Amino acid sequence: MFSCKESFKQSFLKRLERLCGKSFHDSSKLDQYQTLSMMVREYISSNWIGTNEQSRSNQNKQTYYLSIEFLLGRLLGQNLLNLGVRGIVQRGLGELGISLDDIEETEIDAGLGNGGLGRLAACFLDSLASLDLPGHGMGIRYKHGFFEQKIVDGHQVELPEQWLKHGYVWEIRNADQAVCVYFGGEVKMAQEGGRLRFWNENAEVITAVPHDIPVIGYKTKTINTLRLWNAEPCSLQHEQNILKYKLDTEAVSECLYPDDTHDEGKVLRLKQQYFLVSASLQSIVKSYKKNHRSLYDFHKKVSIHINDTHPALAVPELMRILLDEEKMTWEEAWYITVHTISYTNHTTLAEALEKWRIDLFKPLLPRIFMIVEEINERFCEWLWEKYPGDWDRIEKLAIIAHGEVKMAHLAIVGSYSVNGVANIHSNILKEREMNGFYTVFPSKFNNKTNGMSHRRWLLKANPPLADLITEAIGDKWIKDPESLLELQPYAHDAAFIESFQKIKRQRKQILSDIIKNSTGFAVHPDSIFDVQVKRLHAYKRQLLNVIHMMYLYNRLKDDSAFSIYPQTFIFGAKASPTYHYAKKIIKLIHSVAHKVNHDPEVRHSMNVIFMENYRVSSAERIFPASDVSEQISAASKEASGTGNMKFMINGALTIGTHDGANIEMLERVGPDCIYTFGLKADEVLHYGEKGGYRSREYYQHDARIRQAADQLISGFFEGEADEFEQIYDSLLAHNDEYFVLKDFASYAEAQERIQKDYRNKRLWAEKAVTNIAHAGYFSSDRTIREYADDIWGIKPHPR
Ligand code: 26Q
Repeated sequence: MFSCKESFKQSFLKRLERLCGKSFHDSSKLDQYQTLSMMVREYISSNWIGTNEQSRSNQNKQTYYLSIEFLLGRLLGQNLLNLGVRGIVQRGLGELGISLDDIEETEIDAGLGNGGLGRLAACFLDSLASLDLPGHGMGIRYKHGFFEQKIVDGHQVELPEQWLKHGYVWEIRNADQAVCVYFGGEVKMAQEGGRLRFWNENAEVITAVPHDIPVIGYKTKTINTLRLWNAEPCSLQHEQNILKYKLDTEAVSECLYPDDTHDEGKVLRLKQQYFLVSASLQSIVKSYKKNHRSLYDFHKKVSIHINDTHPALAVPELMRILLDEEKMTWEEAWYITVHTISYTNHTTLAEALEKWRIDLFKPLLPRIFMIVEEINERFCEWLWEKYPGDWDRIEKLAIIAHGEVKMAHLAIVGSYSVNGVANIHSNILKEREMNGFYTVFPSKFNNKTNGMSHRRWLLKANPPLADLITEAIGDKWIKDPESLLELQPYAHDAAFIESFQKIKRQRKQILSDIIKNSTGFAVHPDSIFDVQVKRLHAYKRQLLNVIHMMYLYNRLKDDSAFSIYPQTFIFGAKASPTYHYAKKIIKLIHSVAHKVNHDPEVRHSMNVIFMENYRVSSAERIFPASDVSEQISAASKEASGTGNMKFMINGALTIGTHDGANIEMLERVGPDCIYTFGLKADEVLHYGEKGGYRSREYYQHDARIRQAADQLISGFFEGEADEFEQIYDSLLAHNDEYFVLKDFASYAEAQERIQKDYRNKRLWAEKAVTNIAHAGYFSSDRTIREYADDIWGIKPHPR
């Protein structure tokens, strides 16, 4: 049906009528989107079946990537590209008078994630399939993804997200493969055949129904699976209060939790975690048992990866299955568990390390709690033997302590591999945050620097740039991203540079049109597009950017000799609903935007734009249109960052701190092609531990800081007298936890370098092309190959 334009048109029209019961002329964009997507599903079905059959019959080792989040975004466009049929479809639809771009715009983003961690999982799926690796995702089919952001009078308002409102064409409900997940009740035990048998009575039972989404690799026959679990009632006949049971059950997969480390752990969140883990492990074990008589070699054929600690209950759950259902001894079960599970840490922020209070944990998961207790006791005994008398060490490393279960400790003890997501982050884990564990398990620790799918973030998001690159060096970079290095000589090729500049200008025009349509404000595409898009968090320091904009505004107003190359500051960010400080920063950005954009003396030199509801699909419009990428976290706080890489591959230059993967970007492009500034990680960590920083001194000695800080509380922003007091206090009364004031001068100086360099268009473009040439390393293909080789032990199986 996709072999040529004519047969495509015929199939499309026929299916549209059958599927929608309408003629083409009466059909809506949504009808057309659903028809086309169904055609893709049908087209790949035999390869999907084939991939599954191949793994069954060849008994290849399989990896399952357990993640509480998968931030997929839209699938139609990427799937058409990966299948190599986008051109045919585009031309065929064109002849019918419809635009493929418009149809793709109809798809609602699958936004089942908060940000970096969830999007990383989605990029990993693309790379696994594209590299013919047997790796599958398992997650939760939240009815509502991450909230939709509206801005009302400069304030963030959250609306429930509704991605399923038209149904979801990419999923297949496999009700026949549903499993039961048990909560609460009492654990019973009895002697049986010389061993203790455990079972649960009076538990609440929830059915987990898998919804499978095909993961289509780039120009390969491999189709992997993303399995998302939906929570549904079991059989209703035993329940007293049927309606309540139905609602309680469905609540488990109702909503994605926002990343809110300020919030107390909620029992429903723990329920979600166990729901994901128990359903996934049962299904993995079931499918393994179809081909194997016993589970003694399980770890040789299955690897289970946990994306942060959210699925860390995989450790006790696998133990439960092996002990209680497979009747193994503790030692047998433990050996298999620790050789099956591997774990990635995504943060060193102390407040983000997951802990669950025992009084919450134990009643919800009584048998799992018993197993965690046993793991903890055996681990502590082992420590005692290794370090007799060292109570301090045991207290620090114990899995259960002070009335809480520490999920990171459980994940480290119960796995064979622990990795961080950038070199600096992995080193901080080893030398600081997890040093106690590194001392006892040095060989478990390793680094896997993050990556992004260059096929989504360049090939799909920026087709003209992708075409230009292919014209220059051929198309092998699509399968082999590190061959982008061959672009380096083109940094000095006048024709190439000119084409690059033209494309960047076009993409800035497109984004300007989007901004005009959504905000009513016209920005100039010839200004520097300086962009900070990411979750709103104090450590990411959107505030540093804001204080700098306020300084520029003040200087433009006060100093008639001062001028700048026009610069448009673009923001996109969602704040967690209960993170009040972050919401104030959003309000502040809007207040500054209002001042700047309406001031006739300033608005031709600078503009400030906040893009509402930042998400995967808007990111695809933003990265290609960016000149400057803001990666300005307080050093040591951003584990890796992945947006930094998406900007880089689209030829934006980074202004960034010595943090996360920025450091590895600098190592590749050299100091002339990236604008680094600010404190180093060891300095930040040293101040954090030893003190010695006094933010007030920077306020007193730097008039630029003083003026901007005072404006936060002086009524400078009309009608909002005490709106920004909390921000002012964070900088001065609370001694500026993230060193915004300390790094200000260095940041302003880096911005001045940008101002100077941007005027030399040719040189700027050369630097941009150098960035693109070195971005191949940051493809998730490289990351996934490293995981496959060093951690999972899986091999490509092309069909
Ligand atoms: C925890 C408890 C309760 C509710 C939610 C959460 C929760 C949810 C999501 C905690 C954290 C997250 C997400 C974290 C995250 O995205 N971390 C980012 O991971 C990226 C991929 O490795 C890194 O590039 C970023 O540096 C890191 O911040």
